[in-house]
Amino acid sequence: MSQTVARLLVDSLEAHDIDLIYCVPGESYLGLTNALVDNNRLRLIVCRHESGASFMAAADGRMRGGRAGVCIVSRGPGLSNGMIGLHTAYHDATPMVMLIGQVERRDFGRLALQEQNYSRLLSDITKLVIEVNEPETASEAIARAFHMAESGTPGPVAVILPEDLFEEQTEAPLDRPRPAALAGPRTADLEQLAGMLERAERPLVWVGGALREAAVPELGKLAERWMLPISPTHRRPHLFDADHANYGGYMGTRVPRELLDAMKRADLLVALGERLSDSVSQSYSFPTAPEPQLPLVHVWPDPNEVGRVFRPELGMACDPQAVIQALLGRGTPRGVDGRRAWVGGLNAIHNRLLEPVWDRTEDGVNFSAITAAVARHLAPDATVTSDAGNFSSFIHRHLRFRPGQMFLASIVGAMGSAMPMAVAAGLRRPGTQVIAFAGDGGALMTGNEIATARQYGVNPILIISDNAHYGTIMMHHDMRYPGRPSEAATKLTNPDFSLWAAAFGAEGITIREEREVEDGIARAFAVKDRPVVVHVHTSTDQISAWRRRTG
Ligand SMILES: Cc1ncc(C[n+]2csc(CCOP(=O)(O)OP(=O)(O)O)c2C)c(N)n1
Repeated sequence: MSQTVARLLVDSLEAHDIDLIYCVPGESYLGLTNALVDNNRLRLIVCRHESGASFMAAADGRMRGGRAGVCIVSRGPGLSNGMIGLHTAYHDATPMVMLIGQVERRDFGRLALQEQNYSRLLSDITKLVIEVNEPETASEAIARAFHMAESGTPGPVAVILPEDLFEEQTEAPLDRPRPAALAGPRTADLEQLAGMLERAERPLVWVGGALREAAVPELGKLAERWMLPISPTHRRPHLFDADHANYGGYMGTRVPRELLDAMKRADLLVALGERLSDSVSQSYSFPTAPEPQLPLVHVWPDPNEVGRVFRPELGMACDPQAVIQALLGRGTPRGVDGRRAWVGGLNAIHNRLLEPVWDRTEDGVNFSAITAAVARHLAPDATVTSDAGNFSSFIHRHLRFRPGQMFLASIVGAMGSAMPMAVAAGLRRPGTQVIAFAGDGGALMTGNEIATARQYGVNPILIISDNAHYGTIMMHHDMRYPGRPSEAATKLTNPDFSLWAAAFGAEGITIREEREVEDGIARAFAVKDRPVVVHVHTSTDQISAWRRRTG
């Protein structure tokens, strides 16, 4: 049967279970938009900026349990705006497929309007760039893109579609999705791991983003039966129940000294679905790279990643959930009760660090008061999204994530992720609470996607910590160049974010003092029929949850 390439592409997307596609339209893919008009199962979400669309696709890739999120952007300027989402997905190992328009084939290489060579441009922020130049390979390209995005170390794949391709006729059949090829643990490796875990007196288990949320209940059982402390890593705090007695502390970026010192007494580290990024490894100091200072077991679903930076004692290139299941299948291990005190000690530090206490600040609200108030309103199925910035340290200081809740943010620290990710969460998890946190810097990078939220009936609460600065950078400047204020590089004059919210048809709430926090946050959670923006005038002195500028 002959049909247009555009229709075949749409059918191929549908065959891969795609239901939401984030986009900013462009003349370079009009043929595809035209084919999507006839399809009411693929929902196009039209965004205000390609960075928003790409962050939404990245967030969707984290919420679909290992399946890729999808966005479409126009060539040149469109893709340039959207690169931040590709970069985020690449570093965060998030499956994502981005379709990108391209100039007509006969114009390749002429520097035609908005032309870019994507294979060159995207070579270091995608797993693969697939240029589709023949109608017959269009469907195969989609199947390959999803397979590559979702297999091994997940990541973003770009599919390049020239403008003149869409209307061409093809008789090529639809290329069906390839089955996931997941490796299980090898028997000999499991034996070795079990032995190491039985012998260890002070083991640590860090869990990261290659472990799916579905594995969390089994992880709890493993922690109890094997008497293991479990630490979720940077930006994945929801991967273990913060109230569980085996919670070993959150292994975020810049771990508080007390917890880090305690963890450094460990005699075994098992990184379960955690890549051991710069942030998690505390700038490659724990574990030290390339030679870890303690025996390391690295479990990650891709042999190229295991051993790429660190030399593990044991490397396992397999699905981390399969390791948990295999260990559970071995019955009760011997002699592990002796480390109850070790686990209890880490858990006590974890609970101490999360105590809802803070000092009063004179120059604005201590943001601790905000995150502590939010913690009291969080529903069991809430999604919290975060931008990059120091305000996020307060999230991890006061929110105790429970199973069923979700946290979405960029591990690589891309500002602007919070609002788009909140839109994606509202669409993928309809009817649930969505709370986005951003600084005054990040809020205006992609905050306009609140218009997208309005358009599609998504009602997140965006909480903006306004300390009138790019605060993180001010802190780093203070630390590196004491006595040399960084105002010229970091000061911000901000709008009234409540009025800004109102212009979008959102509810605006302003909090200037700590005594207004309780009521302001309660009012925000009471609104159900539109987005809410809470504008918090935050202390600049309390520059992070753990640090004051005035010492
Ligand atoms: C897209 C992007 N641009 C720049 C940076 C560098 N950067 C990291 S944190 C930060 C400041 C964040 O300021 P704000 O959003 O106001 O939050 P705060 O740190 O004040 O809490 C900057 C500029 C980044 N991480 N991402």
